[in-house]
Amino acid sequence: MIPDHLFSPHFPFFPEQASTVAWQVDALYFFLVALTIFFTVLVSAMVIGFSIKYRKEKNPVATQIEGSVPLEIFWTVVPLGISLLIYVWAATLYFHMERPPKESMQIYVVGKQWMWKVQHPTGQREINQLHIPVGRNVRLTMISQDVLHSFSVPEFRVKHEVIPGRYTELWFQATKPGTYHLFCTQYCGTKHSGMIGEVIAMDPNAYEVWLSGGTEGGSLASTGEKLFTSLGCITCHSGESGARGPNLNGQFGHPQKLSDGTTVVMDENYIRESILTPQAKIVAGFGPIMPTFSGQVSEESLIALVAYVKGLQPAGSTAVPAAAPAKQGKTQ
Ligand code: HEC
Ligand SMILES: [Cu+2]
Repeated sequence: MIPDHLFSPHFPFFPEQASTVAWQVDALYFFLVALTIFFTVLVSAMVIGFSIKYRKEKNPVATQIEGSVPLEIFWTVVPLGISLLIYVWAATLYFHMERPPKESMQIYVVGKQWMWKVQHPTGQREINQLHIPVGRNVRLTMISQDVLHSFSVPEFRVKHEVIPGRYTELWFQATKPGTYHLFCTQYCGTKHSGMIGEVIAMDPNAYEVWLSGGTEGGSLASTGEKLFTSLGCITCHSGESGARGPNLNGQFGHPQKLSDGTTVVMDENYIRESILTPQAKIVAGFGPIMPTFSGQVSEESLIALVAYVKGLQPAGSTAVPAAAPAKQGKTQ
């Protein structure tokens, strides 16, 4: 591994490197720039050099060259090798950035014209601000309630589309405490340029202090639990045998058998879809009786419901509910 400080103090014109992937993104970028400069200089030098060397006065008659197999192989294999190197390097980095590590704390983000709304599992809500601890993997589960947006933190070298109708994810680990830019990098309407905010990376101890305040409304899962009752989900999903709907306890992350014989793993997107378009995937052994809640629940309420369903433990299990580990900082 190349140490963090190799590229810091940072190159002028570049944002600070404040996440674990920042130098990796920069390293690839600088490599591409260096490669481009190298070939630009090489080709220009050869064009100029040969124009002088083989100018008319010195070479009145052109020498005909019919071709050269070794040369052809050389200038095919070398660029191929370079291209494959770029491909493997970039793909490895891309997969690393696209797949949140298992040990990540989860925070939910809703984008809308023209602001960012943040919900922490512990219950804090923020607008255009995101408080996070340094040195921990943070996984953002994001959705838009209107048009396409994009969540970008240049100092972390991360950016991901935030789209309506589906959760997308972005993860990072901040390396230095500080306040960093948060931009929407997808033109999303007249006040797009005002869709900005800040990411406040805090020392873990300071973050614990921050987390202990502002939870008057209860944890996100407890908000979800209230909705689960008030929307009547509980009447069908009581968890008892013989209930009208399937038992949701302990199902998160597990495959669900559907009536058409296929299976689907219960993840955040599946829970959301189950609430908005229950008919899309019918659980085996049940009728299509679940009403749609489309238009009745906001994206934020959906997130609370998802967080609640996700944390439901199998009956009789002594495991702590989802909201509790979040306080110790071990939410999945
Ligand atoms: C009228 C009864 C009824 C109500 C009310 C109801 N559901 Fe359902 N739900 C069902 C039935 C039946 C299924 C299985 C058939 C299907 O997939 O549509 C189901 C399926 C689901 C699934 C997928 C379960 C799995 O095992 O894959 C989820 C998640 C879910 N419901 C959540 C909710 C939530 C959240 C609410 C409240 C907003 C709710 N349901 C309200 C009856 C209901
Ligand atoms: Cu936007």
